[in-house]
Amino acid sequence: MRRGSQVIRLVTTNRHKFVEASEILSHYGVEAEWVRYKPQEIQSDSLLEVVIWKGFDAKKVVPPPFVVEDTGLFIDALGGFPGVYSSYVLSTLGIRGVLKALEGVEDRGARFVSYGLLYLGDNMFKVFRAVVEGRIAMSPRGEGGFGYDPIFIPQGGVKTFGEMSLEEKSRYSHRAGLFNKIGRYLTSLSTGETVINMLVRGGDDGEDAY
Ligand code: ITT
Repeated sequence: MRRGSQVIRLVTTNRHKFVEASEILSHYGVEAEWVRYKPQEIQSDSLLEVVIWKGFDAKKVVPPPFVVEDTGLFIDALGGFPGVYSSYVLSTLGIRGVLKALEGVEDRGARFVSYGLLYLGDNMFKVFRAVVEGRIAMSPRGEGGFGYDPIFIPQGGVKTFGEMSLEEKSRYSHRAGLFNKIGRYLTSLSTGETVINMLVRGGDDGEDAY
């Protein structure tokens, strides 16, 4: 794929999500265009269902190709909470509330899970998934990033996402993982590799599928 040869619309109200995703896509010669639209979100305990319905709603108003994304922070000691309620919890309890719920708790294990739905037009959808394992810090640290970044420490690191530059966060993050998969997939479409895989194996190899 030639640099700048393809434009993908990123449908999100969150500027940080757009900046992180567009930086990753640029490595694949894909230019991202920000569409500030909030697709309707259904009530569901599944991020996958949420992202699929976000995609269906966006399809009514946003021309393809586009990506919608849905992310949740799943904390082991809270039974996976806030998970699909991450947005609501952040705007009500905030990260201080989450830390309070974990007071005295030793098991700090947590993960960010992201789903992205790519719509290419003609009812061609593809869903991608990425996860970053990590733990919840004892107190908020760092001015960078957004959302839960000041309290999330990715596995293998000591800093929170909030203490990292964008490039550093992207070495670990769920979003970088997701958009690397999407970038590779778009490249494979443009080189014909996906079509060849389907012909040789009788199907998509599924590596990038959720
Ligand atoms: P859109 O739905 O418009 O894309 P949003 O901010 O509501 O934007 P999500 O539903 O995917 O996006 O995110 C759920 C919550 O998780 C929300 O409060 C985000 O701030 C937070 N979040 C998502 N990605 C994050 C990240 O990389 N670091 C920290 N917090 C994140």
